[in-house]
Amino acid sequence: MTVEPQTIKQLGINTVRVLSADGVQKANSGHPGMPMGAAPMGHVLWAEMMNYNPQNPEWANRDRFILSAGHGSMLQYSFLYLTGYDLTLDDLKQFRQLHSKTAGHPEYGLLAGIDVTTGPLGQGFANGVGFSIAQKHLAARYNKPGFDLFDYTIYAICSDGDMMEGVTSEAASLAGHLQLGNLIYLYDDNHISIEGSTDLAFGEDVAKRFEAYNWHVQIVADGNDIAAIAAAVRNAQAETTRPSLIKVRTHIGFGSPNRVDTPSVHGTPLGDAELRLVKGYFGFDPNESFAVSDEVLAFYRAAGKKGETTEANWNTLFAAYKTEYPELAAEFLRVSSGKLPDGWKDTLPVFAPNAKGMATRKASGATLNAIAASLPELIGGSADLAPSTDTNLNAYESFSATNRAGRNFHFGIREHAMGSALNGMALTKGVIPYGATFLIFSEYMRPPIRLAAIMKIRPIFVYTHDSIGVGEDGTTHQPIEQLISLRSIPNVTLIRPADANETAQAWRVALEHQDGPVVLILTRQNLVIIDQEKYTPATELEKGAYILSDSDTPAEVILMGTGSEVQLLMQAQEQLKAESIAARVVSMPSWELFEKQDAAYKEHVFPKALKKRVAVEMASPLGWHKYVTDEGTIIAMNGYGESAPAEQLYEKFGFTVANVVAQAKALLA
Ligand SMILES: Cc1ncc(C[n+]2csc(CCOP(=O)(O)OP(=O)(O)O)c2C)c(N)n1
Repeated sequence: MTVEPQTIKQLGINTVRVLSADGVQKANSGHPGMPMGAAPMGHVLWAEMMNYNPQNPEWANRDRFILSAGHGSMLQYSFLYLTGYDLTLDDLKQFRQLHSKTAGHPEYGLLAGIDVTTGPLGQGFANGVGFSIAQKHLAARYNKPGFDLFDYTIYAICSDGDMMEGVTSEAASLAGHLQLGNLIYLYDDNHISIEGSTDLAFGEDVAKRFEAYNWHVQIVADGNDIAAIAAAVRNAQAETTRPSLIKVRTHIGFGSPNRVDTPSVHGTPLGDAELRLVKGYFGFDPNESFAVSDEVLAFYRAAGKKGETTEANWNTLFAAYKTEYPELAAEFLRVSSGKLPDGWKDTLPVFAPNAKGMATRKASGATLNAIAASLPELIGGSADLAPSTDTNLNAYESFSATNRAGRNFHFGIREHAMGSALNGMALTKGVIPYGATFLIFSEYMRPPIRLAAIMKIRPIFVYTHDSIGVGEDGTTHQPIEQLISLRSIPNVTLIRPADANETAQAWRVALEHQDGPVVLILTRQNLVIIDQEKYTPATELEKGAYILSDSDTPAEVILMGTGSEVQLLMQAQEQLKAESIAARVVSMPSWELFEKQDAAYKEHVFPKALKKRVAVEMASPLGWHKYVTDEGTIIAMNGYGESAPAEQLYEKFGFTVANVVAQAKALLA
């Protein structure tokens, strides 16, 4: 190992290495090895390549940075501090402590300058594909000759772990196919992961693999050669059709005489003795911690300062654009603020009562197509199921390598990458993305759902074919535990509308919702369209649960349910009435929205004194106990379904009017 002469750049890089190791040491937890090896890549990006303004971390045309190897967070924190973001040396000393901005892994929203929360390997890689898609789409929508408003690049640093994760393969395949030339990913190729050498489990030629994905691939043999890294990044910038991967051979824990190139430096503090050796190796005072020389700080602050001018120039460009294209400028300002246009709600469809009914997936499709023109920010697609999920915007084209203005996205059969890409899109102000598949395949995209929830961002996940009602496709396609499993994710709002009008209202609520993802759960089979004049209007869906139909005399029993089961409740209410039993029907499309209501409203819907309650949902019974109380009954699925016509399954598992009536009567007996 040789170190270049202590030029200011080299001193800066070594400062980041030592700061990172100091931060981990002080926290007595964290990952020192990755930042020590990858600091030169970080330097090239923050000091030489990226456009960003620490004074305005949200500047719309900034380059995006993703630390896909989120465990190397001290690398990002060090550069954010040095370049002048709202972060102090004390914040670095508070790494991983309660209430600090410097969490174990970078967290969006906690610290300005973090474009996305990372940590679960592979996610950042795939989020970048969504960032890239959104950039291309915004550029197609708003750029005009002489006005390249959106020409930013998406940079990421990825690790061996990122390269091994499956979602990376999905996302890389999609990115290559879509020719996302605005992606520049640096691969921290250090040959070490937690259990030892990557040879243990990882042998393919990553460069060839990415070439096969239609990526532009370069190799930098020496990860300390900043000129070579910079040259590769410049080549990547010049390559505008293929996404770029730069495979940089680095050494984990570089500078640690006893632990370089070993897994022990991946996720364990160096220890005082070894840290002193590291400082000595780089010519730092072993007795000093968190040392940042004035020259180094001045050097990186100057790099950060350049962004003020770059942004000011962009603001001038935007001001001229406003004069030239006032409507587009106003539209961009609106969509990027997250505000929906006045009057858009008037475009929501109202469905006439109809006993034959309509599947809620169909109602969703009708709603999407009715509102699409008034909401240019609404874009989305599916994982090869658009004809089944009914999510195509029929008046619009498809997004592709040659048509970036298209609003329909074909993610291919890549649910996981679709979810991660939706997160990257949702993090780009100016678009509201949705993505669809069958509810059962939400299982393939839980990691991004959870991350969207942590970040409180709002992609809309559309899941159809929501129960044993799918019938003949059988157990593998019949969701059982998915509803409760999605409801268990904090910050997720799940809505399972009962008919076409509730579906239109579910879209309204989803689009107005600001903090966290909304999951729409829709049927394949037709559902009766409830009369909006005769019963409580579907606009009440926003309260999560509402009395859809009350009894004429004080209710003796409450029948509650979601989605397709509500029509059973309505018929059961009629039959009970014929037997002089007063039943109240509560449509409960969203537990989460209901929990946000005040105590008086909750008491109004579910009076404490009225404990005879029946809940019906064709899914796991888990969680319904809270609403039925211990005096109630739950009609639900206690195991898997079966391959058979749906009507036979309803009969077999008790989802019939007769059974609802029988259970209600049993409670009252
Ligand atoms: C999806 C996921 N699985 C497992 C982990 C736990 N983990 C953190 S880092 C890591 C692998 C470390 O290897 P590498 O990616 O090469 O990072 P480096 O050793 O270079 O720091 C693992 C398995 C994770 N963060 N995400």
